[in-house]
Amino acid sequence: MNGAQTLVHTLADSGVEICFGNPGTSEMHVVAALDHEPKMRGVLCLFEGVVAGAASGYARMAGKPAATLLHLGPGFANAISFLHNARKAGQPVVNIVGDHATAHAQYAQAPLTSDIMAITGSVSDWLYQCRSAGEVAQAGARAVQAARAAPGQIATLVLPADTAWNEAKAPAAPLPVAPPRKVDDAAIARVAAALKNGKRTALLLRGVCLQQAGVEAAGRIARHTGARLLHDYFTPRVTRGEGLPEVERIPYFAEEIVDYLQGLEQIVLVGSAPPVTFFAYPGKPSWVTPEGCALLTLAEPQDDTVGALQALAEVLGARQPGIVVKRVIPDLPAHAPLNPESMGAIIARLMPENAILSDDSLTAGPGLHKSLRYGPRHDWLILTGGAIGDAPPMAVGASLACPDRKVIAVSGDGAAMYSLQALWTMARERLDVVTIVCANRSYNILNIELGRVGAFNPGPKTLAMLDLHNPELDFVKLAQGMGVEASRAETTGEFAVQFADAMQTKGPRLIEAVLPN
Ligand SMILES: Cc1ncc(C[n+]2csc(CCOP(=O)(O)OP(=O)(O)O)c2C)c(N)n1
Ligand SMILES: [Mg+2]
Repeated sequence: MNGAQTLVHTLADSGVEICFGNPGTSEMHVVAALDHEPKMRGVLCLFEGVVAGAASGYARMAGKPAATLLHLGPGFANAISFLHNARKAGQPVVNIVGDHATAHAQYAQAPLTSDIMAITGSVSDWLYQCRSAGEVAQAGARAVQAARAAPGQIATLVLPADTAWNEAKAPAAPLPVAPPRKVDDAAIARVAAALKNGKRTALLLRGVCLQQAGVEAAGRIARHTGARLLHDYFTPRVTRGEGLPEVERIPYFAEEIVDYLQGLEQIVLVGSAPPVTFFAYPGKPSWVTPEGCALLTLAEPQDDTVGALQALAEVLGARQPGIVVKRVIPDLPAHAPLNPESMGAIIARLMPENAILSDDSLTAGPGLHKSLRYGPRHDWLILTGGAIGDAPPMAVGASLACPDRKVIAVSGDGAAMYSLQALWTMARERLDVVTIVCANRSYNILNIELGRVGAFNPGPKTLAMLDLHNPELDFVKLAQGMGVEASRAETTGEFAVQFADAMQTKGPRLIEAVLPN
């Protein structure tokens, strides 16, 4: 066995069953090793951003890491923005990055020689460069262990080509993964006491506790104490809709957040940090916890947030189920040009139970979220690190993690252009994903932000930098060129017919939803 083979077997034995990759010469032995390990699936992505976004979406739905296979420093650099998003989401990812063979790395003039440790280090929680084939397997096991440390980490293994091709002994045994830290009784008792002090309280939830068990426990607490339940605007995954207690989404803009949180006297952090605004604006606050509002911590991100909520409910004697969402099926909107509200209503009316929504919808988002509040049960994956374009790649990973569930990716038209190559992987892997591109022919949010940051009286050069009209992107042709069936909807009627059809048939599909800007 060579080093690459010991690595692939080790990853598979450690529960890593899928490898999203975009390989080059230095990764050829790892690619060749895939054929020797039946437990490992290889998925080719045509840009490294798609690789990273797919790994992030996979982790959010599978609850465990995928591997990525990336080509030296420059290949990894192409993946950085969506690895950044995955890291902000606290997701596990195991990156395998090929590098020049040890003896070749001394030649700075070789085109792909780079400061690989600096490039990879910028978004890795764990980083190791192999020095010999004999240590590759053990390093692979350690990478998986590191990635799976709660809540989830980015682990990167740099693999010089000779450490992959040289002889090695055997795969390494999987290493134990520490369960998330249990919150101690004192912390639970402290929060339980605070919840009885009569102050206006909210619980701010993030991480695994936003899935069913956590949301149900939080719902019991809310019903018993009157506390509000909140999550950040950008949160990795929320299970919500019919039959579950509602967790409110904190708004996006600074002044909206201030209004929204006004009157709160204490916020209990459950796997979350205190809320701050996305950007700073002249004369507006970044720190949005109301003045005088106390911050209490029930659980840190690396803690067992679900267990902590369940224990808190128990201590409070909160046994009655929370108030749950009853489904409201919106009427089909009257025939008119499509807008974000009518698009949201049609999606909420027609999407199936248990769908997965991969969301980077930017200014089309509020219309969508309003309708889906009372929608069927679904998992909602949101862009987390602010690096746009993650919705189609995350949909790839989510669909591979949950092949029996319909995946709906909703993306801005600007955002979609960062990672459109994801469509090709959807076509090749026959993924059951419908991608909706919100084609408002604009970087709409930036037109809004322009005034908000105080850059008034924009001229034609400024406005042209935020406009996508000239030329207009034809997403139908772009999708068809990558093997994905596609159509354009300009009216509510057209969108309803196309979306209904996409819900009834399996396989990749794209709808260009023409929206006003
Ligand atoms: C990687 C990255 N590059 C650039 C930006 C800056 N940015 C934020 S929003 C945006 C435009 C979004 O346009 P679109 O996806 O069409 O959504 P819309 O605002 O029109 O709803 C850009 C370029 C970013 N957030 N991330
Ligand atoms: Mg747009």
